[in-house]
Amino acid sequence: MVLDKEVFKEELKQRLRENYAMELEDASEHEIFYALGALVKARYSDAWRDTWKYYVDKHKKQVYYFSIEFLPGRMLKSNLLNLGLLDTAREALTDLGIDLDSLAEVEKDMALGNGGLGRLASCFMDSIASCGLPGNGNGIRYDYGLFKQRFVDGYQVELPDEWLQSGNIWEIRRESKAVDVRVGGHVYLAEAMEGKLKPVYENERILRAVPYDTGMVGYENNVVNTLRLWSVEIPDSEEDKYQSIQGRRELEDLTAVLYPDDSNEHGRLIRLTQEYFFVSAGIQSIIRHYKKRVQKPISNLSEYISIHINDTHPALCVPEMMRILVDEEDLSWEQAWDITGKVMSYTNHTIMAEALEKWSIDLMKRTLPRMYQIIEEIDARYVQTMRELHPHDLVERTRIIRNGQVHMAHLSIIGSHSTNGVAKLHSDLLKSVVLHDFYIIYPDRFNNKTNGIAQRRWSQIVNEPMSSVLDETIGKTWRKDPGDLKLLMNYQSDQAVLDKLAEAKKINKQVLADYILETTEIEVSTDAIFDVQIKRLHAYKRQLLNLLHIIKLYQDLKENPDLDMQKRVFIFGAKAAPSYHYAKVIIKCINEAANLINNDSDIKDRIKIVFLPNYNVSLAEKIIPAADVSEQISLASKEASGTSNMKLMLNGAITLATLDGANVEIRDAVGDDNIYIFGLTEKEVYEYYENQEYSAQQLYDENPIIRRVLNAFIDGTIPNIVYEGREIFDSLIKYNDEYFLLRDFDSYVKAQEEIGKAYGDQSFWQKMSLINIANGGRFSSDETVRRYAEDIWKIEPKDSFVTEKG
Ligand code: Z15
Repeated sequence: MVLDKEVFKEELKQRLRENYAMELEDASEHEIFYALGALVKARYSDAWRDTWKYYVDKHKKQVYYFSIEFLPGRMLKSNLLNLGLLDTAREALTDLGIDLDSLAEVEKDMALGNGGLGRLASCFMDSIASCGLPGNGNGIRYDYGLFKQRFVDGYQVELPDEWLQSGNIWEIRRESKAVDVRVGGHVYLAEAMEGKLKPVYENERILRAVPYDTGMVGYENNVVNTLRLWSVEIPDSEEDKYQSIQGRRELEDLTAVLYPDDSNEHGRLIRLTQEYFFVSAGIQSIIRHYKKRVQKPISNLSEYISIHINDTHPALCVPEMMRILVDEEDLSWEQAWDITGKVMSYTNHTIMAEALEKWSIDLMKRTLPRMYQIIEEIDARYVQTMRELHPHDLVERTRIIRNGQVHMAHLSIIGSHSTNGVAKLHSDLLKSVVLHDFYIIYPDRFNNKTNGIAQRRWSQIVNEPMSSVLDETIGKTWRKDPGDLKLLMNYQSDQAVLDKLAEAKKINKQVLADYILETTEIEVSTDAIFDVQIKRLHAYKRQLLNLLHIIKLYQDLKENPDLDMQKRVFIFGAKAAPSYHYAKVIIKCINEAANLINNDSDIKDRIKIVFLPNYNVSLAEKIIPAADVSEQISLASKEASGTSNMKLMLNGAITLATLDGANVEIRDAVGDDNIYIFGLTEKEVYEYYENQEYSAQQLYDENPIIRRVLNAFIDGTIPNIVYEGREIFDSLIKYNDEYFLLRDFDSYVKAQEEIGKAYGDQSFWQKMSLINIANGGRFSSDETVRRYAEDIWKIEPKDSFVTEKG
């Protein structure tokens, strides 16, 4: 989109006058931000309408990506970039004495998700639009996003995230598209016309679902798709039922808050209602659109609509689609079942047992009586069909309703035509272990789709210094086609290029160092290795292993102050679920260790620990460009994929990893010499589970270094952790170290030593870094969504985009 700088300036001033009756000179940053946002939105509103019209007129099949989390972060710069306006806007604002980057900080981070799962959904939204694919998001508009994190005395404190307080410039409320959702009460079947059985509802509550739409702007292709988020309201017809304030509250609370659990489930009533609320609203609006605009027979639905179930939270898509087809569209069960299976597809994101959703029959019956009836029927028919084909045990293990619970993963697999994992290793484990029973029954449904990242955001937008070096070195085509980053491989021995990349990294480290000083008052040297672990706090991700190594280094230095060692800054960013006690204990211990080490005059600046509070998308954007080392140290088999691993490599960090999730594919991409791999393999982990020979006590008894490190938690070495230190110690020794930290400790220490040595040889390090950047293109979510589009959703890109690409 071409827009002259002068026109841009005039438009901005005009908007300020119209919206705020103000001249630029008198406007606050907030006001300027909102005027700019309105300007940007106006720039894509025609394309938004045209995109929608094009899909309808050309009878394009569309995918709807159902996800209980979306984590877009800030959208100003990414919208500007995708509209081709980033440079114009920057220059125009500079002329007006305004810095775009500080203006962008005014935008609240849209944090309607916890971590990887929600961020992946948003990377997909960007890529689906950028690839010109007809696809939309469907989710919940939480009034409060993920809590804000502070540390008080080293403990995590949670504060509400009032992200909507000063309005959301990007969304459009579409009251005319509201739908009703029924929950609670009783349902029975009664004879209706032609002897058919129809459900009759009694004492149910009706919720009004109001959609808020946000444009998902494609990269320089005039495509704008829709992210539709639903908010609950009380319908006029029900007003008299909600006389009491408490009754109102309860209802309005439904879309108030995001559950702050990541890879962990809490089977609470309001969560189940949330799940049904956005599923029912979404499917109703899809069907309404289909009947009104697509105007094809309902039996052809699967030729025009694809619905993706992102993890099991939207699994009710299956019974809700059945309800609409059978109860409302009068299809036979068989016909409805055939359509539903063709429309639905499902992604599994974890093998952690505690994350697999199950709901008690009792709760499901009380909350969603019609859903339960339909699930019962699906289950009964499944058992009937499969009994003839498979052994009794296998059928029993895979049925949906088992031991008084509804298994949402089973429902998702049985009710869809595709189940995929999110990295090669993860998908293989699904087939061979976790979902092996289903793999026997439905071998053709299983496939892999390795995760990816929105590379424009995670390179161009967040790392301008590096991007300029890339432009100068390999030209600009990588900005559109990240595969072209490969061209950088031609410069791996070109010291001038290596120096320029190192210079860019240094600039980014200085920016982060300034931020660290400002927020934590900790001074860090940019000569040090910036060693980064940023992800949710979870036992399986093993932030504690990282801490054990830091304490070892500290003790080494205390023993031998002359020790030859690279300076290091260990940077953490992590939120713990408020109810996850052990994770909070680890946060406290890291913070107290930081206090001890950062203030020990013997250590000076040789080790620093920086735990930055409130890790979120915007903070990730500051940390990632400045990272030297990327910590991906989960116990092999536990991390389904990981996505920060991809972002960090793309920004030239060297990965220090176990062979888990997508780390395996990163190693394949960069080669063994450009990554540091340590620890048990997934096979060895499973062997331990089988032979039950793991003894943490033995490792403690036999390994003096491990002993010295663990004792620091209980002998007062680390101050102020009397209870927490004991808990950590017991988790490792008394409860036998569930995630094998002590088993992997030695090889982790060795890998860290190697890293120290490698960093000492700067051109060696720079070359590794370059090779990581050069091979980062492989993990573009553009490529990932194209694979989903071709293999699973069967949707095609917009024609103009195809011709453009040749
Ligand atoms: C979540 O963020 C992930 C899995 C889950 O089951 C839930 Cl509930 C939340 C993460 C995985 O832990 C991570 O490995 C993966 O990269 C990410 O989903 C996206 O697939």
